Amino acid sequence: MSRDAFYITTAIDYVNAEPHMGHAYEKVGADAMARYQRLRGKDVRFTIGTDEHGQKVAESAAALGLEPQQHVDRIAGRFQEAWKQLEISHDDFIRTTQPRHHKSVAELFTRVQSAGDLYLGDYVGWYCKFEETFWPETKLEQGNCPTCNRPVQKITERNWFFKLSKYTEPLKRHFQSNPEFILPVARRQEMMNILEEGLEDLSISRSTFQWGIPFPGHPGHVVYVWFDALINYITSAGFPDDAPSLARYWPADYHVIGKDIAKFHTIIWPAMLLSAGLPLPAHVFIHGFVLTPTGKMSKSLGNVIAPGEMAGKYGADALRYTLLREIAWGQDGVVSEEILVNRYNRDLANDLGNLLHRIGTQIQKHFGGVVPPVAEGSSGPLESELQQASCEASRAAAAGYEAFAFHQALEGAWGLVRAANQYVDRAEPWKWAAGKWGDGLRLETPPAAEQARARLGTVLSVGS
Ligand code: ME8
Repeated sequence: MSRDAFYITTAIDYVNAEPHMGHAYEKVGADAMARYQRLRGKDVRFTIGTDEHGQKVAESAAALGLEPQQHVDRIAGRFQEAWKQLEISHDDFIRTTQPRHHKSVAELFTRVQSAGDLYLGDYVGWYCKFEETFWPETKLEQGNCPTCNRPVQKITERNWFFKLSKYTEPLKRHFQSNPEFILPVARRQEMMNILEEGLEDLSISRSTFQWGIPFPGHPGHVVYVWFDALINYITSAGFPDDAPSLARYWPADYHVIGKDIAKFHTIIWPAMLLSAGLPLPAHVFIHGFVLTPTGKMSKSLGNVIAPGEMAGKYGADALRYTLLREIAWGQDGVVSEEILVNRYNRDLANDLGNLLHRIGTQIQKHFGGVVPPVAEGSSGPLESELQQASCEASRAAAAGYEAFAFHQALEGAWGLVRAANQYVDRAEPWKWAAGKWGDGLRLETPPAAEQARARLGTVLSVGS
């Protein structure tokens, strides 16, 4: 990949739920990183999208009396609308029902097959429809899915298998020689433990339902939804036909995903890429979960917050700021309307809004709305201090972004907001505007009118 390119992706969301705050959190974080890299001059490709196949989707469509395609078109539209409301700056919105993706899946299968990594076998296992995941009996918790605690179904099927077990050792080596492949590094050990236990081959075709990508060369079977979905990352980069784009953007710099799907991204997806002879992404960044004050978000508890609605009510910036500022990326954290309102009032209105108001109204009043120039020789120690605060803020913000620590990046940036408010307090532009001494000076004779105006111009210019 060329050095000035930067490819970042998020998970593609299931279309069996409406967009929720967890989805929004992930997209806003990746969006912040994409914007930061664009500011750094990188040629950024930022991909998001929807995961549209699988049994659950087919069943939801049937329950609504719709064809699956009609259903997914409708829900994918809701996601697109939500991301518009949140001002997500993606370059591509991929949908797994698109022909470009079907083609990409078929080509990847050809490669995996040529590597000798596919075989037919009998699968007997426990399937969680909700998570679209098979579990061996040993992983069930009181007979239920260990992730969502829902009942599982025993399934016996003649399926195609992917030789995942063959990649246990190559993956261990990859983890060892790339200690930052999984970020935050604290998450790495959990995945390493899975490798230490040894991997089992993965059943990757289904014949009990038909809403999926037809399994190449095997009529009646569709590709397991996860095996199909993961491939979206290379489809978006241009696989298989657009070689220049693929060379430019693949391997991805970051896959940004939630903690519940780490194994798919750090073990299964890399194994698929190794099998297909494609390079592995540089990093998988695993973020934590957004919780509500009453715990996990859930439809049945009625505590799911619709991000589009919140952005409509308070503005996209307020929601984006709260999501990035409130939770340390990589950890779980709580977001609610009350927390958003507090952040809005305290940080955005009192700190930033107040600063803009103080400066803006005076520029409007005294300089016709045009930022005045800094008068020669009228800068002093107050300006130097602000300058220093500005350099520190910029360093802290950059360090925060580089480390996916958005809360720290914003805390750093707010250092400048606070310093600028203090600067205005100390420089007292309202006094200069009244023809009096500002800057804490208390001299008997008033300053010359020209001097006062020059100083006012400088303070308003520096403060803005
Ligand atoms: O897993 N807080 O889709 P999905 C933060 N289609 N993030 C959350 C969250 C929460 N409360 N709830 C979910 C899928 N997420 C698959 C992905 S990728 C090839 C296929 C995150 O709609 C979740 O961890 O269930 C995932 O990263 C993303 O939202 C989409 O979840």
